[in-house]
Amino acid sequence: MSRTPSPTPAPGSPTVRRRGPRLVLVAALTAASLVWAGAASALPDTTATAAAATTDVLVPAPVSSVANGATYTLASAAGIATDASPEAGAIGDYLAGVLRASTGFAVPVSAGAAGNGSIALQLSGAPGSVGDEGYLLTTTATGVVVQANRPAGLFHGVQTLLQLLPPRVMSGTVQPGPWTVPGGTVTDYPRFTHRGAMLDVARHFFTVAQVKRYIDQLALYKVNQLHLHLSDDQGWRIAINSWPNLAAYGGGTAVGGGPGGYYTQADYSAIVAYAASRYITLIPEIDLPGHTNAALASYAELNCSGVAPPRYTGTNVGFSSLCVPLEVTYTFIDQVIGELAALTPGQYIHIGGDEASSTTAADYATFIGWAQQIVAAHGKTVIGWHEVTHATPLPTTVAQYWGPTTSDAALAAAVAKGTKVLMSPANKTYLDMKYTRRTKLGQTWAGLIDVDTAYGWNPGAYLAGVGESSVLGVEAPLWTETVVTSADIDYLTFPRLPAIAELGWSPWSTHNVTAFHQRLGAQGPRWKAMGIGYYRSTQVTWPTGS
Ligand code: IFG
Repeated sequence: MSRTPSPTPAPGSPTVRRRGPRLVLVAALTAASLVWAGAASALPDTTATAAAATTDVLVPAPVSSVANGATYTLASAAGIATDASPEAGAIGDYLAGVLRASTGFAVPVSAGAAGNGSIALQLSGAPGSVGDEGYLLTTTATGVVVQANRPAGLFHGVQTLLQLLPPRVMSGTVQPGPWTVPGGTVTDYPRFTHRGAMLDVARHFFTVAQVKRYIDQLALYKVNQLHLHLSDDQGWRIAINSWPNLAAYGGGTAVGGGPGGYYTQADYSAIVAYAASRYITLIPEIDLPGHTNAALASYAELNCSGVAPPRYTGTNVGFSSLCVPLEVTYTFIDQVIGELAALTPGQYIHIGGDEASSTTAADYATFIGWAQQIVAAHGKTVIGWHEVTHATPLPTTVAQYWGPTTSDAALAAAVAKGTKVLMSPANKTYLDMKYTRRTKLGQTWAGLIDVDTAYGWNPGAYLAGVGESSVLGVEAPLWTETVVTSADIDYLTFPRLPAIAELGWSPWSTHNVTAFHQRLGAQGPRWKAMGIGYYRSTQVTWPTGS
C-alpha cells in the first residue's frame, strides 16, 4: 500500500506561532485528501502478527497494545499540537527537541487543533484507568494522539512514541527517514508508583551535567525517582551553609584520592529542576549514623573523641559513626536535614542507616528514633535502608531492602505493622555488580548480575512476609567504588536498568524472559544512536545496527 504523504498545511495557511506566553493563532489546517493507492488494504487489521509490530520493541512492556495495520509517517512539515497547558507545551518542546535533532525537520510546537499528520499531546481524553502516570497512545495513518490525565502520563506516552519510531530517532545528528510509527492503540499505566534509580555521587563525584545525562537515560524507561547518595565515608557532596566544611573539606576527595567535588545548593536545585522536567523526583540521601567519615573529618566536635579523623579514600565500610550521646549531633542533623528539605520538593529524605557496625544497637535505635523525628519536623517522610527496622520505624518510614536473600525477619515484622518496602535486593538490582567474572568494572559480593538475573524476579512476591500491597516499588542502585566516568555508568547501567524499570512498570502478566530479550535487544540500536556504551550481554540477540 502506498499513499501520498500526510497533508501539510496549504501554502499561506495563516499559522502564527509564538511560544510562551503561548499566543497561538492556528488556522484550521486544510487537509488535502489522502490519496491511498490500494486504499482497500487500509482496513483496520487487528491480527496477532500486526500486534507484534508495536509491542516487540517496547520497554517497559505496556499494559495493552493493539495494532491497526496502519502506518503513520512523520512528514517534514508535521508539527506537534498540544492543548493549552504549559505542561503539555513543555512536553511538546521536549519531543520536538528529540525529533528536530534526528529528522532535521522544523517540528513546530503549537497549542491548538491537531491538523492531519500532526502529533497531538493532550491532557484530556484518557480513561481514568490509566491514572496519573499512564496514557493512551493512538496512531493512525493521519496522526498520532497521546492523551493522559496528568503531565507525567503524557511524558511517559511520549517515551513510548519515541520507542515506536525508528531507533535512529534518538540520534543527535540528522538521519535519513522515513520516520514511521506502526499504527495502533497503546493503553498503559504503571504497576508500582515508585520506580527508581540511585547514583552514588559520594564514592566518586559526578558533575551536574553527568547527573543530567543519567536523568535523560532514566526517563526513557519511565523511571520516576532518582536517589542521590550524597554523603559517605569518602565524600560529602552537598553544600550545607550552616556547616560549610562538610563540602569544602569533606567534599575534597574520593575513592582513590581524586579531587572529589560537591554540589552548591544552586547546583542541587538545578538537578532537582531538570529531573522534574523529566517527571523524576529527587530523593537525597545523607547516610547516618554510619558512613559518616567525611562529616567526622570535617568537624572535630562531631567526634566523641573531639578529634577529627583523616579523610578516607579507601572502600571499607562500617568503621565510622556519628557520636550518638553528643547533643551537637542532633543540632548537626537538624540543620543538615533542614537545609536539604528546603531544597527538596519531593516528599522523601533518605537517612541511610546501613552498615552502622561502629554504632551500638542501643545507640542505633536511639539515633534512628531521633533522626526520623527531625525529618518529620521538616515536613518530609523518611526512607532508610532496611536496617532501620532494627530501630522503631515511624509508620510512614519506608524501608529500602538491599539484602541478598529472600527473607529478613525484622523487615517482615515491621511490614506486619504497616511498614512499606522499596525493593532493591542487591543480588538482583545492584548495578555495581559485575555482569560476569570477566567484567572489569564492579564488585561481586552480592553475586554476578546479567540480564536474566536482573529481570528474573517478582518485586511483589520476592520477600517472605512482604506482599505486593506492602511494596512501593523498585530501585536500582549504582554504587561507585569502581565507577569513575559516564562511560562506566553507561556500561553498568545498560542493559540492566531497563530490566528493573520494566519490573517496576509492567504488569506481572507480561513477564516473559524470551519476549523481554527481544524487546531489550530492540533497545540496542537506540543506545548506539545515543552514544551509550552498553554491555552486549550474551543473553540477548542484539540486532544489526546495535
Ligand atoms: N553496601 C553498602 C554501600 C556500597 C555497596 C556496594 C548498601 C546499602 C555495598 N550499603 O548497599 O555503601 O558500598 O555494593
